[in-house]
Amino acid sequence: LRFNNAIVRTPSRSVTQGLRAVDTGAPNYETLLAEHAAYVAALEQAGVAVDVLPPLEAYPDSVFVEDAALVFTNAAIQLRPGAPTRAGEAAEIAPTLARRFERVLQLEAGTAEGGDILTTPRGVLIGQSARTSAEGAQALVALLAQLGLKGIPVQTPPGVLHFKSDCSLLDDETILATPALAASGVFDGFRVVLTPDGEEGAANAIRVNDRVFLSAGYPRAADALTQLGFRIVTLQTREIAKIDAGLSCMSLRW
Ligand code: CIR
Repeated sequence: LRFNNAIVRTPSRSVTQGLRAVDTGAPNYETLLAEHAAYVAALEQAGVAVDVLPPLEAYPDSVFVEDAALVFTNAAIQLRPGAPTRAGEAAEIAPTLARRFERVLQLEAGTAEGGDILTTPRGVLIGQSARTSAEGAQALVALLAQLGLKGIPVQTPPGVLHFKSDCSLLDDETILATPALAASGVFDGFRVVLTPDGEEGAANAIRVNDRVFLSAGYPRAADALTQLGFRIVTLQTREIAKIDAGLSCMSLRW
């Protein structure tokens, strides 16, 4: 929850062809760039030093750096994105990981995307999904063990792109989650704050130092979190939402 550093990647023009489960129209490139710039500024305002990588036209979804790697304070794991058009993003982020981390491990079996991985003080939850295979989750558990961390394979709900589409860590013991995900029991032992009815999209929030970044357009979720004492920063995600993305996926933080 204390982050000094982040890696982001400027959206390429090809981002308008990013993957999406349901096509509600292509995102507008200029507006999406503005959303990204506001996100970077918000990270910086929260005290994070942001390393901005150049756009990759060959990879429309490469702005979502979270999916290609998993980072900790002294180590990183290069992942294997499960979407075929995204597999090459792992090799693209590798030189940056080598530059920034003392130790870099590589996932060598199955597939796993960072959007399915929630690091908590109780362990690293790995949601198996259409993007993260059982084999990938198992291989990741072994790599995490090398780092002294406990990996816990769980299930991303059917029809949900990534585990973290439906949840986020608000503090050491509190999770923000959709009722559907919370009902699966994966957060037993945590305090769980549920997203209000119709505001499930708020679940993909991120805690950054003393504040919580929340997507704009979820006023009841924002009120509820404010009542609980969280300092909320709302960020526009209308364009990136058109390609199934939210706030966590646009950075690697440590
Ligand atoms: C994809 O389908 O891979 C992208 N269009 C969206 C990825 C969002 N990533 C994330 O939430 N971690």
